Amino acid sequence: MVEVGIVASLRGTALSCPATYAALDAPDIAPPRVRTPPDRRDETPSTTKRARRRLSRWPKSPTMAGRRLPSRSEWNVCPMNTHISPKKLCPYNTAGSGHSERMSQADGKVQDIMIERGHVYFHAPCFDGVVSTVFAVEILGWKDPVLHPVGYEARSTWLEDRLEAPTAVVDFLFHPRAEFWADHHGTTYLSETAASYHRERPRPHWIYDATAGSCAALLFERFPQLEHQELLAHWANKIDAAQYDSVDEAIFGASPALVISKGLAEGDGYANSVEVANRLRVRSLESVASDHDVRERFERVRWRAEVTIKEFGKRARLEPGNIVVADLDSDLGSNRYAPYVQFPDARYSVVLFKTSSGAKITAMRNPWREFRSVPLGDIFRHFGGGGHHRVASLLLPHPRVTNASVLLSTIVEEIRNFDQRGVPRDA
Ligand SMILES: [Mn+2]
Repeated sequence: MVEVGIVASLRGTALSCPATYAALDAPDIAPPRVRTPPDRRDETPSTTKRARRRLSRWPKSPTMAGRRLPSRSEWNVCPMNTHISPKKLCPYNTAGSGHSERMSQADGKVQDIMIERGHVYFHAPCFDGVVSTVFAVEILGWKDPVLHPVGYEARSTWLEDRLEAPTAVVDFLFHPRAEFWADHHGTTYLSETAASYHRERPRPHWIYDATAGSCAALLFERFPQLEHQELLAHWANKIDAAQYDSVDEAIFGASPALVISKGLAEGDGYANSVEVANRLRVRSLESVASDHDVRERFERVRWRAEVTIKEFGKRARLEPGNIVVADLDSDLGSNRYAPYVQFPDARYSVVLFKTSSGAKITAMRNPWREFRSVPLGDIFRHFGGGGHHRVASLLLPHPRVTNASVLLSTIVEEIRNFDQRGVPRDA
């Protein structure tokens, strides 16, 4: 059956979101931006002292900000989890006009309230975050949702942050006060307390699978009502898990989903993400991809990719150990796939390029070859950088730029050593 094949292809190793890749490639790390759309900025509750005090009791108190968490028995009758229970028991999907949710008030009385508007916190700028938002809104039946783009700079205050209720969090860090949460990142729990909180109080609407290629695929598999969204799920997964068929598709691909996703971080990535999510709720991928602003952002990214590739042609060389090394003179950033246009069989690429605040070295293992990668993130951490197993980077502020090319050779040597002997040089 076609469906089975698609579901199977939607699974895969959870790589990091391409937004993280984009940040590694970008000339500079974007400054933190407001976490809510501009029109709601004034309404954003800051974490007041009282709220902080109240939240500091977490997780001992079962009451959070006056709100009792639904017990497991109240939730596990929901068809969103079991697929078989009667629809009328679903707190999000009761019959009638609109939707109701069983909420506990401070006085302990449970009452049904009509829900048209909920708050979705989603990872941005990230195509998987956008598609997961579209899916969550559809699952929850929210007619007029408020979308809150969030990035990892929110990490330091996330667990204390008062999210607006009712809350859905998708493709992002676990939050104990979210009624609905779905994620696939291995780093989703900000603390051991948060992880054990989830373990000890699992809820049907907390959906987590670190082996899923994308959050969108996870939701697609879990909720049969998303069956008609197969195309969106397929692309979100392909992009988030970086499962491109070829280097050509990765760099020059211009399918509607790629047109949208590649331009997402251009300019105000948060505003773009909210805009695109709202459009994708009511329009097709193809239609949104042909919007003027979406097209324009994509063209800018494509132009930069072309410049980078030309630059690579002049400056990249294949070094022993099958490692592409490039010392770029461009301040247009880099493109992580560019080395493999010229050297499709290389094992790794290590690239040095300028940024506004200095320089950056990024490394990646060839995603189109089958082999066991050296732990690039660990190697880079040793030099003051970081990253994931298969992709890593190191930021060099101005004082360190002077010895950037020395550092470049040292890192290349380290990767070569590790790759050939399976051990670091000094281990
Ligand atoms: Mn994701």
